[in-house]
Amino acid sequence: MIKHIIELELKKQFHKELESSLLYLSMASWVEHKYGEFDGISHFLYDHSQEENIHMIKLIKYINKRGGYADLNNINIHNNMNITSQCNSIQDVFKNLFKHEQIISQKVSDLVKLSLKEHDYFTYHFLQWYIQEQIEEENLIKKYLDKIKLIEEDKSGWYLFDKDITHNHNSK
Ligand code: OFO
Repeated sequence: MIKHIIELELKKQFHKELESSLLYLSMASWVEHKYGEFDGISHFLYDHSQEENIHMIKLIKYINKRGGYADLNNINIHNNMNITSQCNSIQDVFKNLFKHEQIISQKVSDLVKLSLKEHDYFTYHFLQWYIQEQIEEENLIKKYLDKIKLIEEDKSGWYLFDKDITHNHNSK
C-alpha cells in the first residue's frame, strides 16, 4: 500500500507530465503555424507531446496499482502554454523546453529522495525509469539547442536541421 505522502507527490508529478505534454503540444502548433516549411521540427514536437502523455499514464497506473487513486480532479498545471507568447524563434522554443526538462529532472530527483526517506523501495525502483528518461530527454533537447545556436541565420543550415531532426526521430 502506498503511503499518503508518496501518493500526493506522485500525483503532483503526473500533473507535471500532463503539463509537459501540453507544453510540447503548444510548441508544436506554434512552430507549425509560424514555420510551416519546417514540418520535421513540428512533427518531432507533436510526437514528443505524446511521449509525455505516456509518462503521465505510467504514473497514473503505478499509483492505482499500489492502492492509491490517481484521480484527475483539481489538476494543477502551471500555465506554461503562454510560453509561446514569449517565443520569437525556434531557438526560444528549444531554450524553454530545455529549461522545462531541467525542472522535471529536479522534480524526479526530489521524488527519489522522498522515496528513500520514506523507505519506499518499490517507488524508488519505479522512479529509475524516469531518471533514465530524463538523462535522455535533457541530452536530446540540449543537443538540438546547441545545433540551433550554430545555425543562427543560415537558411541551408535550417533546412539540414529539419532533415536531421526528422531522420533522428524516425530512426528511434
Ligand atoms: Fe520530458 O520527460 Fe516527462 O516530463
